[in-house]
Amino acid sequence: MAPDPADLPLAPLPTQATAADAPRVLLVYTGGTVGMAVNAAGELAPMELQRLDRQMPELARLPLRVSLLSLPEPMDSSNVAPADWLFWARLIGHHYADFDGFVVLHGTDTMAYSAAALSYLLEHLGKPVVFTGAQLPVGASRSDAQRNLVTALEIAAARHPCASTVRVPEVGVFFNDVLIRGTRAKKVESQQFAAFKSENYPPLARAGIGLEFSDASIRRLPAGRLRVHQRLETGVAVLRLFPGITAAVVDAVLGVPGLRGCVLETYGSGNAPTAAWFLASLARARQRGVWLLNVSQCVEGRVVQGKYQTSAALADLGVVGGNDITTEAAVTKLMFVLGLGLDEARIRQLLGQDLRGEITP
Ligand code: ASN
Repeated sequence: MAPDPADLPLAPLPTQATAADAPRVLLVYTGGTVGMAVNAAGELAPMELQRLDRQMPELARLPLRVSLLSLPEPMDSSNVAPADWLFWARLIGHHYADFDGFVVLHGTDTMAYSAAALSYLLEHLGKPVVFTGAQLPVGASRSDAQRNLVTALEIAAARHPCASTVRVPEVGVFFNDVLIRGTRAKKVESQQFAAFKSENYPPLARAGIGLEFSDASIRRLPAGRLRVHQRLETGVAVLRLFPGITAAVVDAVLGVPGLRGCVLETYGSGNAPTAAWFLASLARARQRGVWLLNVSQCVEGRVVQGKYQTSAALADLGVVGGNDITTEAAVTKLMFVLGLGLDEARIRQLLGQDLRGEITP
């Protein structure tokens, strides 16, 4: 069972923040390669983050007040599940008033899913929540942890130089000098440091000698009270099409008991086979109330249902066009929208509409 956020201790890290009004950042350590070490079997495995201030002396030079909150069981992000997202959202909600920004140290493998999930769960977010991690453990001599974490903390504390308002009131992924919107991030590399790509949207900031924010790309919503959502529908699936996919495979996925929604990963601009057996399988799922969200396998471009003959039938069956959404954002959007307990018309409306900057309207 998840602990109560109030029971998890915060450890202040020694920094150079002397001013009483120095920005305060909460650093939440969930796991990932950044804190891993080789175990007895020779595998990289999650560890407690021992004395981060000793491993990263550069933290002491930051003019910020940083508190570290380590989760009791750090994990490889391949083990992250919706219950973790709900807990992290509660955690940020619990500490929201006491910090100017949040950094979540997380494994890279599912970081894009987690950033998208938190984007949906934290409605009316007015402060930065920056996910970061590393491709090499913080203790490794060539680790990218230092570079990623120091700048992520600076972004979480950043304010407009003139207006002194929050610079990035969004969930983002900061990695290898690029800040990406949480609902647009995709892991594209497992061997290089440039592990993430911003799909169908410009980066929100770039770090070079200076930190350059693309203010025009950053979402700025009318102020509202943070709402921490606590329901996600887990009866979802992803069905990726390929030439030769059989009726048995399609029926098996769409026939999963309790299935409420499925991301259909289609070709090109949202195209799929027109074979009668395929369309009949989709129709049966729709009749059982399963929501289908059409997402392209292409990493750039968008779904335009009806552009080709091979996508026209999908629209007729009530498949929702996902526009230029990523699969990561589509899966978590289905979980979020279907968890809201809304009627059919409202679900269709929300699935097709931009909620957290995940699609280009
Ligand atoms: N397997 C690791 C994780 O996602 C990969 C990483 O963090 N670079 O936890």
